[in-house]
Amino acid sequence: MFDKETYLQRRSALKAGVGSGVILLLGNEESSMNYKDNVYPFRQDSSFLYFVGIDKPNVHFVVDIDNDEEVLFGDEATIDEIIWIGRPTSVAELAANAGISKVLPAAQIAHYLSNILSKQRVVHYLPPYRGEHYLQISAWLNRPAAAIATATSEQLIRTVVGLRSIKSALEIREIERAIDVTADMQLAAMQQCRAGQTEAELAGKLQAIAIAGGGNLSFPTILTTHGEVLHNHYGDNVIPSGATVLCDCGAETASHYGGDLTRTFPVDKTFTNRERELYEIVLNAQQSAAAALKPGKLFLDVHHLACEKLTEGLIALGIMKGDPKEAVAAGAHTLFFQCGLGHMMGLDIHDMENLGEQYVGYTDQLNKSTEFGLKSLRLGRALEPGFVVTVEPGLYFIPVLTEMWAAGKKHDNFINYDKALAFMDAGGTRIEEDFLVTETGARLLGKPLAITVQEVESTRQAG
Ligand SMILES: [Mn+2]
Repeated sequence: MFDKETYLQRRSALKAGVGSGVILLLGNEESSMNYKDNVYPFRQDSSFLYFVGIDKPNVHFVVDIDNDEEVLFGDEATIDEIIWIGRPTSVAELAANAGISKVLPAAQIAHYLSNILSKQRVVHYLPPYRGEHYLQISAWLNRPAAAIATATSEQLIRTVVGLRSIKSALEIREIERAIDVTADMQLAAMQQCRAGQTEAELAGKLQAIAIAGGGNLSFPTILTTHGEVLHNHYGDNVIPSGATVLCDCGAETASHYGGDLTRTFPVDKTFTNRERELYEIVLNAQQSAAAALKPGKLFLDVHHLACEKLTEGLIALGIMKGDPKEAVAAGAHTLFFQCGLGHMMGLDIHDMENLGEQYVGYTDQLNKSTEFGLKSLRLGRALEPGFVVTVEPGLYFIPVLTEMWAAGKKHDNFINYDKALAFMDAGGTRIEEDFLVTETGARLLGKPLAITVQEVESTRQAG
């Protein structure tokens, strides 16, 4: 937890932003895997963490803005719980640490909220993403579960997004800690990868580093020699010689801020000529995009810049042809770069994605596109100082997609299909780093990690 002042300030900004009514912030509960007491690792809701800071299950928070009352609902541990899981910090003490003076038993929240509803007052809540929360909101607000999603508070969403988008110095420090642990994971992957290992063996070593760092993974690790499958989670595949490994992984700190880095490296310690050419194209796109980050710049334009750089490289290889800008405007490059350039990052790796990508990454004047490629761009809006964003271009050779487009001669004025089809065993190459938007540009977050061809190869050879 940060100090009490941090939470008091955040909540006073929250109340000012929402204006009036009652705010309901739900904390998460334990979630069972296969029987009740065998639970997934507990992860608190990120907005709850941001405004309340209490990292424990089964507590909820209500703010009555008009009557200036804040209440934490939660129960002290029972004797049975103390026997099995030890004596936790009391709910009253946790509330005091967060600057909340009133604590009521969890069971009283239903009555508290029904009293508010009986006075025809508004209860603001965020979009739920867990079944339990649908049921709780449904019961407490006397509303059918099917109507919960459409009755979320736009005013609350906009206020939370506005506050959480701008990272404070305290938050940046936590994010950099997470990225430093993530860099250690990446270094271990580059140093310890061996042909003949399974992907899971290597991925397990990375998770050990994340846990030793005080937290855990910030998202399930993507570690694969089939990087063309964009979110290909590790498995029992044996890492072969003569391939590249795409490793996209992250740690989160004990305070749950996360890091997210990607490297692509050769299993055989040196890139083949073709692997190196593809890597240099992606690196050029990544560095050009990073250099373009600054306040006021549309991330959509940075995305397009990266797409043009990728296209220029593919033209040089003979896979694409024509004018790079025209090819990108037509969407021809999306055969090789099907996704977005990056996303906001903070307490969530895709920060605040549960609040709605339109609210987080776009504006009333700039709608998220539904076109292939752009529909996966989570961030398009103008950058502001304090934003933390990832920059992660890639090239992905997806046989089924290429064959489909080739059969339809799609964009064949920009794509040399004969040449493209010869790259169907080239897999995927991605390079990702995390940046803080500053007053004048952007700052790379976290400690340095091998990124040039030479640095990656010498890291592999030192392993
Ligand atoms: Mn990412």
